[in-house]
Amino acid sequence: MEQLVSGEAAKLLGQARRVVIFTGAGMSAESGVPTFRDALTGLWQQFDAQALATPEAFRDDPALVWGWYEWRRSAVGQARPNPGHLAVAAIEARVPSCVLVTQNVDDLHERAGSVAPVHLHGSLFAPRCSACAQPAEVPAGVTEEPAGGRRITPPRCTRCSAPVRPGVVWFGEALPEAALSAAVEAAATCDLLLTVGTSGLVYPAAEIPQVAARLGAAVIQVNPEETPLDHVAEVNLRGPAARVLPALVEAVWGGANRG
Ligand code: BJW
Ligand code: ZN
Repeated sequence: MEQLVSGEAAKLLGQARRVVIFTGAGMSAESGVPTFRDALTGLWQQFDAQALATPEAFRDDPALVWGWYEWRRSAVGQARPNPGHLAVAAIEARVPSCVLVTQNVDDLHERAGSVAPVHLHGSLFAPRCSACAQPAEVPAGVTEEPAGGRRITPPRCTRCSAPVRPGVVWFGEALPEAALSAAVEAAATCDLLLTVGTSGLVYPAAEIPQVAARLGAAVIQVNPEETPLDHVAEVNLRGPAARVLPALVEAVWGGANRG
């Protein structure tokens, strides 16, 4: 049988008392949610995600950007947590202390049973006013956007009439202070950090595994590709999260990941 996890990884997780699980877009790849660095499709295929995920792009063309986020919210609503998300929830339930820190703006960890993920980059489900920050409603239930996407004029704030914006953190914006300090504190005091499906290119989030390693924690990385975090990790498990994480749970706790 193909070796997905090493004995060293299983030993580190089995012995750890304080664990941080740090996830990125690769975590949701096998749920069918494109990663941030995948090429855009449909209406947005000639755009670069890094240029669209900015306050400037929203200011210049709010309907283009709001349409992109509505399309992604619809896609996430139709996606389901994959076995990797379920394995993360299983780890949380089994180690004495576990903090889940995610860069993802989807809600697949919550839907897999993770209790209170720390969202460093916000959420697709928490739009707010672009001027006064008043939270705005999102339609309940799963929405359906056309496959190729469409431009959508953002709704107006009910308090001040400014356009509503996605509740995510764009390039050049500060991360939510409480989330960032909770993540740094957890990384600084854990004995194992498991980094899953992130390119490790976007800061300050990419510092989280580095903080853990610097302060003496072991770092295990799960990613099919090489990343700048390879040298930070004591163990690199090269494979998709949806296969590696269930195999890791199985290696540590036997049948605990089933059912
Ligand atoms: C699989 C898989 C499978 C595939 N299984 N794995 C220091 C140095 C240089 C630059 C900076 C710096 N500090 C700050 C900056 C600037 C900037 C930055 O980092 N730029 C870099 C690009 C160079 N950072 C910022 O601007 C941040 N803000 C800031 O610093 O503010 C300062 C400030 C302070 C005070 C006041 C005001 C300002 C904000 C960063 C916000 C990032 N937001 C985004 C968009 C969110 C909304 C949206 O989704 O549209 O967050 S960008 C995007 O990248 C998104 C992600 O959360 C984030 C990380 O991406 P992630 O998750 O790693 O995904 P990918 O796609 O990059 O990688 C996927 C990985 O999965 C790959 O490795 C695959 O191999 C792997 N994979 N299939 C497991 N099946
Ligand atoms: Zn407002």
